[in-house]
Amino acid sequence: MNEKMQTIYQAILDGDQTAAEGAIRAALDDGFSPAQLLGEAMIPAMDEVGRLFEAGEYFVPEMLIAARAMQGGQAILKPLLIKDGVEPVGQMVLGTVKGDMHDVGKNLVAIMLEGAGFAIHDLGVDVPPEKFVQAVLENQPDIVGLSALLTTTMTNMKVTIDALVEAGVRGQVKVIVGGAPLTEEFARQIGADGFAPDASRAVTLAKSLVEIEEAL
Ligand code: B1M
Repeated sequence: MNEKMQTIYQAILDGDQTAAEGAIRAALDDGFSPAQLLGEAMIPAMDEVGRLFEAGEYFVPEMLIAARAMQGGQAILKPLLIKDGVEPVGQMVLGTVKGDMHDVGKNLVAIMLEGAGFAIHDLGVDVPPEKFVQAVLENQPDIVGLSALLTTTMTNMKVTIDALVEAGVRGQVKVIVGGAPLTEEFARQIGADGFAPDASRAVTLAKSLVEIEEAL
């Protein structure tokens, strides 16, 4: 890893938001792209935080401050990844499912989708199924995006899809799911229309679903 990337990586690992933001600005000034910073330093740092947590070397407070440093950095990159004044290619209601407080990945998915021209209604974290239903009724989106990072909460994706069925709105929307513990097979089993393992593939998937919809 080059020196600039290493500085960002270490600042996020240390949960030092000020240092992370400074290093990210400096790297951008030096011509590094937002995608490079995310892929080569910021996301790997969060992976290492997870590894240290599993190894018993980091605890919840360390995970939390690392996430804050990461989000400080994401806020700097956001305007660079989003084009202004573009006609929305589609609308998405997005949220982290009930019981789950993880939002770094979900926010990255939101930024990348906005960058690709989607209008995002972000419901936040710990979103109960009925709130997804209400948001679908209010916003009439093309897609509902569900995020989950815990094996204990990914089951709430099925509960959410079932709630959309029960409310009679499942046929109006495509449902895409993502999050570290998920697989393509799990997505199929719970009746989702698609699974994306990362934010850039969430964009490809969302675009393809909207295009299919338009072709029908
Ligand atoms: Co938590 N946590 N955490 N945590 N945390 C994990 C997920 C864990 C894997 C750590 C570990 O043990 N290695 C583990 C889960 C184990 C499991 O279930 N298998 C874990 C645990 C156990 C917990 C607690 C239970 C800890 C405790 O209290 N004892 C607790 C649960 C709280 C709750 O949610 N109810 C907890 C709490 C927290 C914090 C609050 C401290 C903090 C989150 C802060 C925040 O998000 N604002 C936190 C963090 C930071 C992590 C790790 C270290 C990092 C997550 C992250 O930000 N990754 C994580 C370890 C890890 O993932 N390596 C861990 C970076 C992000 C860019 O990636 O979120 O995977 P990710 O998103 C990716 C893809 O998954 C995908 O695209 C994103 C971008 O490429 N994606 C989608 C995500 N959503 C998508 C939606 C889509 C498409 C793609 O379509 C809609």
